[in-house]
Amino acid sequence: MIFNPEYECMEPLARKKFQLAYLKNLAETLYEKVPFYRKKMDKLKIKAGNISCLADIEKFPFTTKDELRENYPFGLRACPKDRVVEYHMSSGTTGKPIVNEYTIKDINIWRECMSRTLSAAGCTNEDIVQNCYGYGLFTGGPGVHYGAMNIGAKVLPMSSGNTERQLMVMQDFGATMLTCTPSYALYITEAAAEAGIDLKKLPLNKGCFGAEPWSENMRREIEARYNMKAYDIYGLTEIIGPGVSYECEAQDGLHVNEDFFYPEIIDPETGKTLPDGEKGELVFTTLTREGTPLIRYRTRDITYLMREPCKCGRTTVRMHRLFGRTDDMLIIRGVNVFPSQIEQALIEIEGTEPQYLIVITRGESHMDEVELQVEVKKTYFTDETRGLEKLRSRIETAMKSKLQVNLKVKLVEPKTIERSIGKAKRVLDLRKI
Ligand code: DLL
Repeated sequence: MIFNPEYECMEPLARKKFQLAYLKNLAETLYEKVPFYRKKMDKLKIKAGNISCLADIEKFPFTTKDELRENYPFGLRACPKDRVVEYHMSSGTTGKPIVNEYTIKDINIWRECMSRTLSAAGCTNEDIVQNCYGYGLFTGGPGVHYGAMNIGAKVLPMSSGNTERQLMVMQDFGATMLTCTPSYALYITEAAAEAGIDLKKLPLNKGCFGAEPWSENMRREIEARYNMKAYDIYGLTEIIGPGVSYECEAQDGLHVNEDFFYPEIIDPETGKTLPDGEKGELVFTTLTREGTPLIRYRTRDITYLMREPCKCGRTTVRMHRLFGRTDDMLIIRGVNVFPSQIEQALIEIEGTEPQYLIVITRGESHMDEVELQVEVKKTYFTDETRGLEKLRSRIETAMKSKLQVNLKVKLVEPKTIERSIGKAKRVLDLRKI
């Protein structure tokens, strides 16, 4: 189902006109309202009036995650404070997290994007959507909620976790659509099998899965175990949350909501714009945002753009499902984690050496398991074991509070972790996705 044919199937040239007008407007707003951007533009002698075609966007410098962090919490706001109605936040690296501020207009944009996304997966006002993305500062839960309600579907705002209860509700309410991370979708199937529930017999027939990397293999597994159609959905907190792009029934790339978010692909090394079809780093400009609009934001996600017509009739540019990232960000159970965050937390704990290894696996349960191996000062190993146990639990607690992820800590003797002569290898990712 196409939620908004007027925009989703618009003649590409007509869309370009819109995008250009929005871009000019955005450049003016950023110059007038956000001192951070004004300084940047002045330094490079760029004026909003210099934009005469979409390619002129290349005159603008990129915006990076570090810059967002440096402006925490409200340094990039482009509207009066009293117009902000909602905040979201994503985990940062060692420093501050990243904040996105939304006005009512921004929420409406998000609602529209998520309505298109869920409709493309077949959601209608007859559906009961079991939404197991986290609610809170994470964008997953609220994003799906806004879109599903707008379509007129019934939402079960479950949030993540408590799988027994998820299964009970799924059966008793007759959920027809599931939204969660792909790994949690598979985890639910394991719990269902243990409880003797045959998911294939339930009315669930479709789902939108994203927020973490997944593969065609995982898609096939999910589709088979639930007897449903599984769609990929992409987004990031900095831009709006989920709904930046979405799959249609053709499942041949994700349609970008490009009337709101203008995509570019760049060479991550040189910053040069790459032609369609070439793999590189995805960059987004939020054309119509009011709260925290961004120009040329480097997502660090790797993909390429496709402009050939799609069988579904939508004319928006598509992005290939993600190939990976250009940085070392890990996504563990849907939570973004940087190895440097772990390092920072360890430095603050007396008794540890600055040597560690993060081992990530995805076992039978399909949930990510993380073992953090940490070298401990020699004296701890000559001490009684109670000292070691205390230290282990202190590290686990610190990690949980810093990262919002449970890690299993294994303390090892000094010089156990393999040293490398080049860049230290901190992560052993054994997940077969
Ligand atoms: O994960 C927003 C979201 C919620 C997307 C629910 C889809 C569904 P962040 O926590 O800011 O936002 O993480 C954004 O997650 O830059 C990607 O690296 C990764 N990511 C998101 N969707 C996908 C996907 C949400 N479909 C970061 N496939 C992004 C692979 C994804 N990676």
